[in-house]
Amino acid sequence: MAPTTYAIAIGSNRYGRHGPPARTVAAAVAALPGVIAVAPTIASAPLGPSLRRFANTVVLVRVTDDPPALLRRLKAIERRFGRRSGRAWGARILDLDIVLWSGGHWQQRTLTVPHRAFRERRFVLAPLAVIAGDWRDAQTGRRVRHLAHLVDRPRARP
Ligand code: A4P
Ligand code: MG
Repeated sequence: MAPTTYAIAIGSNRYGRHGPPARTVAAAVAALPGVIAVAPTIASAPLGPSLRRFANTVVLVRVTDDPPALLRRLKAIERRFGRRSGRAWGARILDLDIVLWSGGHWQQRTLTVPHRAFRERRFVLAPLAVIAGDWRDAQTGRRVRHLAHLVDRPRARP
């Protein structure tokens, strides 16, 4: 496949072999293929049942993988970092999610792109807006910058 660009969200809220979450995130950036842009890493309050704070960032990668091939690579990196599959939304050493793809939509049972929840997640949109504010969400047609603005002002939403 010709190279395409993906936005990948990175999250960690547990100590792993690389150290605390922010170090894990930095090591994950270094482990990813084809990285062309890296957003600042932020600390964020946990969404869901986990109590520990997260380190989050977003990167852009340019690769020849189609979405399922890239997801397989991301899962392999998660495993290498010591993630065990367990309770969804639980504390995790490393979570890698495909947020956006320059190819637009991808839909199958185990993979939905754009990511189904990223429009509600400040910890994804704030870093993403720094490196890809003009990127249009294939679902809503809105630019990332606009989505980031909306998530900061939830009451202004229609
Ligand atoms: N899957 C479907 N679409 C995608 C996609 N676009 N990218 C499937 C990646 N995976 C996708 O994910 C479960 C399955 O979703 C995958 O096997 C894949 O087939 P997972 O990573 O194995 O499990 P998970 O992470 O526990 O579930 P999920 O739904 O990815 O959790 P979330 O929604 O990512 O939530 N709070 C803060 N502050 N920061 C965070 O980073 N993260 C979560 C995890 C909760 N709270 C958080 C954060
Ligand atoms: Mg995930």
